[in-house]
Amino acid sequence: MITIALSKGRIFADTLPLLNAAGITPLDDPEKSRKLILDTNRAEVKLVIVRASDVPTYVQYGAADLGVAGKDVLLESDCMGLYQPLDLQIGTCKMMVAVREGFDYVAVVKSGARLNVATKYVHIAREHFAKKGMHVNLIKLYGSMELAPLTGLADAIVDVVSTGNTLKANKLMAVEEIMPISSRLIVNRAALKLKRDQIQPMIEAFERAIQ
Ligand code: PRT
Ligand code: MG
Repeated sequence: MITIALSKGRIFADTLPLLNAAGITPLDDPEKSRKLILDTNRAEVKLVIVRASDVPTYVQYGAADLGVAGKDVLLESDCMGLYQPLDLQIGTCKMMVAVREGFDYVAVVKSGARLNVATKYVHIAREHFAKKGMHVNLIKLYGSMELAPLTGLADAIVDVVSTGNTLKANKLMAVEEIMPISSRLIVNRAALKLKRDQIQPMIEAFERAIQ
């Protein structure tokens, strides 16, 4: 049995063509079904549907053999020693610093004033501002970061941006790119050893499908 952990939404949608290339077709649509374990056309391959941020945990503990997770999620997770053989080049976006339109970020950085930064990505944010030698108060949020500068909760946010439409709709602007983000294939190391005959061909099929 091979179990693959995926999250609903963009990761599932973008992973489908890669699964198909490896000869795997889910028999249910997670957007419509309430099932959390999906059968596929291959009796020995199952998909488990979990929260995006829970994917590394399932793979680390071996509850799933493989998974697909954003680099943002992997950098924030405490999971150690996950094998990451492939950048799947899906779910691409950028980790950005954003502020209210008209907020003079450059001047604040220059002045050395302490900045209040709201984010779900505290590890990434802490490392970014430390590298710049900036003093920040990090405020942990679990969603809708865009609201923080509008309500006065924070001066800036650190969030992923793809089209930029959400920032624009909320009169925010990106002022700094922290890093490009894409989703990675992650593999449980013990599973790779024990089930190499099944897992290695899947990795190779994904790799061919990316190119
Ligand atoms: O939703 P949930 O809390 O369960 O988890 P999640 O938000 O982490 O999951 P999901 O499925 O929304 O995202 C999964 C992965 O997709 C993330 O870990 C990223 O690696 C990647 N990804 C790519 C994105 C985006 N693009 C993206 N645009 N994740 C989130 N967004 C958000 C963005 O923060 C903004 O608020 O989508 C909103 C719209 O973005 P714009 O710029 O297109 O307007
Ligand atoms: Mg989301």
